[in-house]
Amino acid sequence: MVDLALSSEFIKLFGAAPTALATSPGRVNIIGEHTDYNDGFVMPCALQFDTKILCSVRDDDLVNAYSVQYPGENEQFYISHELVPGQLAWGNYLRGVVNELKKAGYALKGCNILITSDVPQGSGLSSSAALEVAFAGLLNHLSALGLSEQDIARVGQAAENNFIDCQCGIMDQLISAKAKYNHAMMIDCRDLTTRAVPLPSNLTLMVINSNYPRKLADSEYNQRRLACELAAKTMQVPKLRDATMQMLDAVKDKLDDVTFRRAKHIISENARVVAAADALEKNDLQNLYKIMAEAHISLKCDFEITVAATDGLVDICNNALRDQHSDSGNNSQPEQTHVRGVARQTGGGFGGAIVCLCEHDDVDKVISAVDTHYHANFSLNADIYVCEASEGLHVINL
Ligand code: GAF
Repeated sequence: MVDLALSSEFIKLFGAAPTALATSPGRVNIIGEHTDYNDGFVMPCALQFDTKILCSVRDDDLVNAYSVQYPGENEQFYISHELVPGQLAWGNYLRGVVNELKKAGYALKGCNILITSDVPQGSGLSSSAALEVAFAGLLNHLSALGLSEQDIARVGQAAENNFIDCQCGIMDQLISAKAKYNHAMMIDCRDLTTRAVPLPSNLTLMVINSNYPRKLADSEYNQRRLACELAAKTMQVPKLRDATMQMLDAVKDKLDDVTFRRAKHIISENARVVAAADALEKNDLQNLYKIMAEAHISLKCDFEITVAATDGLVDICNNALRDQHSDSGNNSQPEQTHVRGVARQTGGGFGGAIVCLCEHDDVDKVISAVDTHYHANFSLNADIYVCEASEGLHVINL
């Protein structure tokens, strides 16, 4: 559905009505962090926040682009010219996508575009992948390139790797291209096969943005990737997907402690994703919560991509979701802890957002705990979103 105000803005900018609309969502990852570029497993779902691009085809090969979020800025480049990074950060995602399609030999039509997005930026919820996938999907549509969802995701990832210099994996682009309403998607990042896992109707999906500034995120991210590659090379396997804990233990003397722990996270996280997908499918929520809690500890202690603010948010939510009750009449039994949900860091880390799963009745409890404790302890305000798992890329003629 096209917003009237957005359509009017397009007409004001380009003098004629838009002829097509591409929509592509941001994502939250339920489990499987940094496993994608190790050819491992991930289980994200798409959010209701998305990037929309309105467009009309041009007679020449100019891409003429505006963004509602960056008023006064105009990105322009000719498809046939050599493409180098320009002044506008958002424009470089467009250039990167065109550059990859050109390298692959596709002939592209020029277009007028107007972008708008409500994906929170800089919070690890994949606003950049949403833009790449929406634009690649749009060009695929306008020039009838015949690309599959996987192809579109790969173009977006390559744009980011080659043009933006973030050595990201495929998770964000693939879920943005392929997500299914009300489902998480387990992705095998080696062969890109997917398994849609329905989210139980009694479960609420929340995303809580720490608003901690993600300053060094790209360079730290690329360092994690190098450490994983070093560990794989030392074990003589193509990727950490192919390694086991026994293999890692066998080369412990050849690895520094940091590289060892990076690899330990990836190997254990892959197993957790597989177990979490099964638990979710069986609606075995206690098991799912336990696995997700372990995943956060692994990110905190071994992969070291959390910060005090996101660890703090996770603790606040987990404490709010813990029920303590004694085994009545038997004082020799230890106190039992029943968990009513779980929170953990989501996405690339170094700030950003946490994901929290709980039952509907506990949402208010989590919101009130964050309101009471987060700003008081970290001098930051969190943004809390109650989410629904949404659809992936859509392109329509108007
Ligand atoms: C970022 C990257 F873009 C993904 O490819 C993935 O590695 C994620 O961090 C961590 O799981 O979002």
